[in-house]
Amino acid sequence: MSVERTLILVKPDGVQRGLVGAVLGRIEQRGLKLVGLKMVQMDDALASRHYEAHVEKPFFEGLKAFMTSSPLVAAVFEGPNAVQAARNVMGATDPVEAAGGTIRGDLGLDIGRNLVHGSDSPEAGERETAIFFEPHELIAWARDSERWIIE
Ligand code: DAT
Ligand code: MG
Repeated sequence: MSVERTLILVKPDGVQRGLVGAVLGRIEQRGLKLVGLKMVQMDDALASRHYEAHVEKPFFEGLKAFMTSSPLVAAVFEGPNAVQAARNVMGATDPVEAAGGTIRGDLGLDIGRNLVHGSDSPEAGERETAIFFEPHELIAWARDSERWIIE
């Protein structure tokens, strides 16, 4: 059981639709611990850095336009297997394929408006966290409920 960090973004569609609390709440309710949180207006440079693996993809220009169109909310969650746990809560990339009970499966319809980003590996979790947060913005805090969530 490895303690990981994952970067979660409530994308501009989630913010515009008033779903910030719903999206973050599902991840919070899973038991992951919030250690960083901020609102961010993404620009082209930040989009290219965050999505560096997708810069050459045909959908990148549309993705960049969407991600820079309106503010997003960035959060860092920590916990055992945080990356996979959050991705399971998010559901498949295409909301039409995402299972019911997941964020994308319950709240989304279109791959280009899929509400939420979550890191896809522990390494990506560290890399992406460093893009959005300075070290001092990440809070190491003791959660009193910890022993009721993690053995
Ligand atoms: P995920 O966000 O599930 O990690 P990804 O990293 O493969 O998915 O892609 C990043 C985002 O790019 C994704 O959330 C939505 C968009 N995207 C991916 N594939 C796409 C496609 N075929 N058409 C349009 N947008 C796409
Ligand atoms: Mg991804």
